Amino acid sequence: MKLHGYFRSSAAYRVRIALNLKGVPYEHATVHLLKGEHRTEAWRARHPQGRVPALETDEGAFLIQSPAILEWIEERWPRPPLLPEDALERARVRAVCAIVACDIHPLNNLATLGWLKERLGADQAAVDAWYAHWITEGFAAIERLLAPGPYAFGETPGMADLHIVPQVFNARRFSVPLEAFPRIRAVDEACAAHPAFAAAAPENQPDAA
Ligand SMILES: N[C@@H](CCC(=O)N[C@@H](CS)C(=O)NCC(=O)O)C(=O)O
Repeated sequence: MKLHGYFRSSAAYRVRIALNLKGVPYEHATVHLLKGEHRTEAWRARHPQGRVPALETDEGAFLIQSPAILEWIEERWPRPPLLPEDALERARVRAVCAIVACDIHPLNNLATLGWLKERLGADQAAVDAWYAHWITEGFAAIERLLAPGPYAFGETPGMADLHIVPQVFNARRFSVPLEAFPRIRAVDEACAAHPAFAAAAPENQPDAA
């Protein structure tokens, strides 16, 4: 199996953590975002949105969109589960995942920030303020939704954790203050000590700059 991604892509980071938690081996293939490799015709022929990640399965399927990839991983390798058994609990976990994947991340990815600068004339200070605003707003909600730890929803790591950790990485990278989010920071700290998360960290990827 081959994961097409980029070391700093938070959507690819989510998938790396999930595969590691499941103990599923995979090969890493770089699509270099800063070199624009995701915008080439060759890549778009495989991923029509021109984004990462994509997961190429051993059967030859080519999966895109991290939420779909994560659901497929969960269904293909049900153990250990990344979602709770109880349907209501699953909905609560998925709500936190959606805050990250649907409400924070799309507003802060490379294409969106580029549009702000190039089409709307925003300067770097304005872009940084935009970036921090959406993380802070989303994290404020997540902070109130987390269950007792050490992980986001209890004693084992799962879908919520693998969404939160890459988003915290992004926040730190752009110096977004996290003092107001002690529970999120505690989840991040617990995950950092877990080998599946450590192995997935951007700095431990073969294409890390
Ligand atoms: N919803 C998509 C988002 C994919 C996405 O936007 N990935 C970013 C990297 S984290 C990307 O490829 N950005 C390229 C760009 O914005 O031009 C997913 O979860 O897979």
